[in-house]
Amino acid sequence: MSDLHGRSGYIALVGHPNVGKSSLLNALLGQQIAPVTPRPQTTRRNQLGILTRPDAQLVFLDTPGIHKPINKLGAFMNEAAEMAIREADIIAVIADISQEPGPEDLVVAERMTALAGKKTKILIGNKADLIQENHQADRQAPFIKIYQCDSHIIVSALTGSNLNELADRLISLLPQGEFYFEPDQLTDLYERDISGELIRAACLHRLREEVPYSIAVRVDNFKERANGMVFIETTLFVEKESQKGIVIGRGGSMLKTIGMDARLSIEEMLGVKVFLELRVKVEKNWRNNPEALKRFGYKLE
Ligand SMILES: Nc1nc2c(ncn2[C@@H]2O[C@H](COP(=O)(O)OP(=O)(O)O)[C@@H](O)[C@H]2O)c(=O)[nH]1
Ligand SMILES: [Mg+2]
Repeated sequence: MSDLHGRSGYIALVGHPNVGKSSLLNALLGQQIAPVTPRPQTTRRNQLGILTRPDAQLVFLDTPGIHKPINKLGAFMNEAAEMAIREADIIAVIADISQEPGPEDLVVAERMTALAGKKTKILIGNKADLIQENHQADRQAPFIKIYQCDSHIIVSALTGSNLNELADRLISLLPQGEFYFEPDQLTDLYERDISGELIRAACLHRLREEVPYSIAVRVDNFKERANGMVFIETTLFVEKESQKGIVIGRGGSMLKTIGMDARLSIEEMLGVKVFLELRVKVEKNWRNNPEALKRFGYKLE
């Protein structure tokens, strides 16, 4: 809690998978705190991203994409997104305007309207960089209709275009009040948790089909050494013996590649050298096991 005040409040970033919610959060904060990959369902749980200006504090809630769940993990992810909508002051619906709206937009719109009640809704048309400027408004129009938002804006999380305007607009929509967090706090996750998420993102980049989705990352040890180097020990849990073989790869080559990618992104985040150790274990069918889901941190607060 802080004695600073101005406009402040919670903004839920919602939408279907892969529209760029986490990219937008990272771009607004100017730092990668949320994992981004080209694959859907990269984000599994809600994460705060806090943007503090002298006159305002915007607390973003990055959420998993709302989708049709095929297991208990998927159901948890939808519940997390729905909880964010219920808790937020403003609902920001992100749409990928380089794509036509599809049936999944109708699903998200319906859920959102039911949960959001009378809260302010803003439609953020993302990926503007993929469309010629004179066509952008036309591409956004059908989304505005489906989501029935009070306000709308077009941005690109990739190039950063219009993000300052977006922040200004959101601030103007927030209520007056005390800041919720200290001005220098960026997120509610610790570096240890973010490291785990960056390892999972590396798995999503390197592994195909169902395999990376079957992975849960547990950080067993996160220690800073006297020389400033950080030592991280982690276990990757998969659902089947066959997946374990794939993740390890021939002669350990896949695990080595994943470890290298993850180490580089963790080093970039921490700004220090990292020693990363990865181990693989089987936890049968964990995505449908409520007890395992809780143990891996997939639980509503
Ligand atoms: N061209 C373009 N790609 C983007 C933009 N924002 C996100 N992406 C890409 O879209 C994919 C999904 O992004 P992500 O942030 O993980 O989406 P989320 O699932 O909604 O959180 C990634 O490959 C991003 O690099 C954008 O403004 N322009
Ligand atoms: Mg995401």
